[in-house]
Parts: sequence; C-alpha cells; structure tokens
Amino acid sequence: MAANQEEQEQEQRRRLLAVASRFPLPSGCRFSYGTAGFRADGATMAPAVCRAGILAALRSVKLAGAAVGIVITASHNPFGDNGVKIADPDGGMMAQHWEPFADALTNAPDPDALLQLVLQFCRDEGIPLGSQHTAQVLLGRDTRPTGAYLLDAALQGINAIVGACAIDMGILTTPQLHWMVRSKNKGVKASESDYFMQLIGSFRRMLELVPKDKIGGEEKLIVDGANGIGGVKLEQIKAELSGLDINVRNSGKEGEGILNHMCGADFVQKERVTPHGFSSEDVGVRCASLDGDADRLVYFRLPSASDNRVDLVDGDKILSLFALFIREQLDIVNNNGGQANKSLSARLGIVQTAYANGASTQFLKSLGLEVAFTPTGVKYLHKRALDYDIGIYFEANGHGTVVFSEDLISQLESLSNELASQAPTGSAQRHAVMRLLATSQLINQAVGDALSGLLLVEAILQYKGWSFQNWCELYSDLPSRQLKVKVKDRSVIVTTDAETKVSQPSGLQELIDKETANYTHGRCFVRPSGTEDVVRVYAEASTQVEADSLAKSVAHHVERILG
Ligand code: NG1
Ligand code: ZN
Repeated sequence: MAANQEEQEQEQRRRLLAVASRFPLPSGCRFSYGTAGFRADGATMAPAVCRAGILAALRSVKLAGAAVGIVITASHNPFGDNGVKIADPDGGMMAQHWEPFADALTNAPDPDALLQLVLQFCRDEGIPLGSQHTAQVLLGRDTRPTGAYLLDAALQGINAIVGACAIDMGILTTPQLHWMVRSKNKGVKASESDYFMQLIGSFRRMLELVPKDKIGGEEKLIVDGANGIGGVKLEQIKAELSGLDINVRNSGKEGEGILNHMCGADFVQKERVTPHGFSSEDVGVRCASLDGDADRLVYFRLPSASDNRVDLVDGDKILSLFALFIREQLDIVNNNGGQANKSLSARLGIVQTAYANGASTQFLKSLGLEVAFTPTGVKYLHKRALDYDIGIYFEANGHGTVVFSEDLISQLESLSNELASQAPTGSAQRHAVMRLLATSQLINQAVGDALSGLLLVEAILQYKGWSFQNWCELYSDLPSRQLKVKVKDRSVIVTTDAETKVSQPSGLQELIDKETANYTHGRCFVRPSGTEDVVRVYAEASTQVEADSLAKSVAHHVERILG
C-alpha cells in the first residue's frame, strides 16, 4: 500500500473516532430511519444528524461523487421536534437498501463500534474509503429553532469523511433542496433563483396556453403558510406571478404564530376546520394550506360564517384534477378531432396508498385510468410512479407529484417542433403538447412540492375555467375516520397487500373483516405508523357515524390483542 494511501486511511479512522466522541449517543436513545428519515425532539437529535452527515457523504462516495442531499426538518410536526432525511442524486429519497445501515450507524453505541461499522459497510459495498475520491453533500434546513445547531452537527459528520465537501444551501423548503440535488446531478442550473425562475416561467407559459374564452376566473387565493418556510418563499415570488392574486397568512413573520400550531396542511386535513388567522370574512374564497416544510398541499373553503368547518380538497382530489388534465391533453394530442397524424405512446398511471379515499379511486378508474397501490410513504409511491411514462401519485395528506419519463419528454419536444411547421392544423395538438411540456417544468419531479403543486392547480383551474365548487364536485368523499392506538410494541403488527391486510398477529384480520362486513361500503385497515409510536386505524363507510363506529370497534380489538 502506498504510504500516502495508508496515511489517508489513518486520517479517515481518526476523523470518524473524533466526530463520534464529540456526538455521543445518550444511553437509552434509539433511532429508526422511518417513513421520513430520523425524527425526534430537536434538542436530542445532534448525534443522529451528525451520523446522517457521515451516511450522506458515504452515499456520495459510493455514487462516484454525485451530489446527495440532507434536509433538516420535522415537516408538519411541532416546532420543538426536528428530523433529518437524505436525498439521493435523482432528488428522490435515499435508496431503501441503505436504511438498515442508517439505523445501525445511528445507534452505534460508542466511537469504536461506529468506526468498525463504517469500515465493514464500506468493504461490503465496495466504497473506496480513504483513497482518492470526492463526495458532495448539499444541505438545507427549515425555520425551526434547533435548525442551525443541527446543521452544524451534519457538517461535522460530512467533514468526517476524507474528501467530502459540504455545501450549505440555506433555509429552504424540503422540495427546493431535493430539486437542487436533482438539477445539480443533471448538470443544469441548480440555485434558488433558478428554481424560482423555472416555477414562474412555466406557470406563465401555462397561463399563455389558457383558451381565450376561459380567461377571467376566480383569481383570488389565500394561502396558509403554516408559519413555516413555504410562506416565506411564496411571499418572495408572488409579485411575479401575474394572473394570480395571492394573500399569504401564517407567513412565518414574527408575531404571526407558531410553526404548524393550529395551522398548516396537516391540521386542516385532519381537523377539517379553518387554520388560525382565518375568519368569517373569508367565506367562499379559495384557500390553500402548506405544511411547515412545504411538501404537502391541501385546498379548502369556508362555506359559511356560522362555524369554522371547511370543505376540504385533499391530495386525492388534487391528484384527480392533475389526472383529468393530463389525460385530456394526451387525448387532444392523439385524437384532435380525428385529424391526428402524429401520436404519442404514453402510459399514464396513478399511484395511491390505502389511505386514498375510496371515492377517488373509483373516480379515477371510471376515467379508464390504471391505479396502482403501494405501502404508505413517498419512497414507495415515487418509485412505483417511475414505472409509467407519466406517473401521478399523491397521499391523501397532500404529498405528491407527477413524474415524466425522459423518453416521453423527448417525444414531446420533437412533436412540438414538427407541429410548429403545420399550423394552423396542428395548433390544438401543439398547444396540448406545450401544456404537457410546461407541466413537466412546473411540477417538481424530484418530490412532492406544495409551491409547484399549487401553481399547477391554479393553472389547471384557469385552463378549465373552473371554480373551486366545480373542482369539489368531481366526486364526493366517502366519510372516513382515522384513529391512533397506543400499544406496547407496534412492530408486532405485520401487514401485506400494500398494508391493506394484517398477517400478524393471527386472528386480527378475521376480526377486522367481521366488523367491516357490518357496514355498507365499509373498508378498514390497520398498520403501525412509521413516524409515531402508534398503530393507525383507518375506516371508511357510507355515513360518518358508521365510519366512526367501524374505526372504534377495530381500535378496540387492536387494544385488546396488543395491550
Ligand atoms: P406514518 O406515520 O408512517 O403513517 C405519516 C403519513 C404518511 C407520510 C409520513 C411522512 C398518514 C396516514 N401517514 O406516516 O403518509 O406522509 O407521515 O411524513 O398520513
Ligand atoms: Zn412536510
């Protein structure tokens, strides 16, 4: 072994031991890389975040120095919590087969155990640790009070890997950081102003393609920013969004309120009431709500001044609007009143989880669309959506996006060029092609993005000349109820069939089936949460009273069997 290489390997060991002793794991502390990375009380997170820094740098070394991302946020959770998750070079979630190592690394009890784990893992994965290599990690964080302190822990973790370079991208929404990682690895411009320019430019193109007879709809929109980073960013770009009059509430400014407290997409979707900062003066106005890190989006409207209950448009209905629009554009391209001489072969697919309202699935299937199901968690949905030329996925809670295959984008680009020479015959077709291309630019294809999703919703409503009411009426949600059950050990529950059936403990599924059979349109499933220490129970039925009662009786069975 060359002397230089040996020195570097020694330096590598020294750095890992040093950083691990600076961030000891408190005894009794256990972290698990769940549905959304590591999450806990922000004050206890430094050891986990430092180790996530090591992990991200190793991931970049493994992938020949491609940029990897780290986001420090606890999303819709209370402001005292914090969390960390890793973005892979394509901007998606870290590959699942690294999660067991993420857990082992984070729970390594002492510096020597950590060093041995890293060395063994690098041998197994063929990671050239300590020799000539590069690694780059982009970091972003949200507005939480523990953010700066945890960012420092992450930087120390990254710098513990020889040759790794950390780039602090600042205070960002989660999807901005994912977008930057993806863009950087594609070799295109990846700064925050590039992100804003892409959103503003493609939104403008979408509005330019609105048929003249549709112009002049409901332009006013109130956005609940959850007192998080999404509100701050929206304030920065709203002046440039012509054709839309946005008023931001819970914008994160001093004195407006607390992050995610009585506001935000999670609050509105679960409680179905207006967030803090809204009043009877807002009756009838179209409103949207982001979560604390702006990767979830829901819409709502206050129908009456007599109470604060809202009409909710959740992720399922946002998905339905996107599916309807994209399907319509594909039909125009391929039919165009029978005159089409060029056609596109595009497989359009929808991906949902068991939490999707049954009425939405029925609606999508009635459009003749293919609907696939995956377990809960964006990592599963996103991966499945990539199987299609255009894959649309959403969770009911408002997290989702649209992904386009590279092949389809090149087909669209060449079709657009060909049709340009055939105007006016090809113009309807060409406009549809241009709308699809603008959609692929407007939507953040790395991950669910409340800001880009909101602009796509607004562009589609204007294109269709639809009011909020038209959108609500796409279908009526089946009444549903979600409950949480505290049990001794939630991992005792094992599920199959995209979490719709319980395989263990034995006998529980039979009890769920028996209860469900008592209700018309009854549907019920239970699963252990990936982010909270609870078992979740979900029930749907034809009335709210029945959905409540089904959820309650199944929750009793879970409590009785698991204690
Ligand atoms: P868990 O706690 O695994 O149910 C929740 C959400 C997920 C996802 C993650 C990540 C529900 C029922 N579950 O996961 O959809 O968003 O948090 O934040 O909403
Ligand atoms: Zn979030």
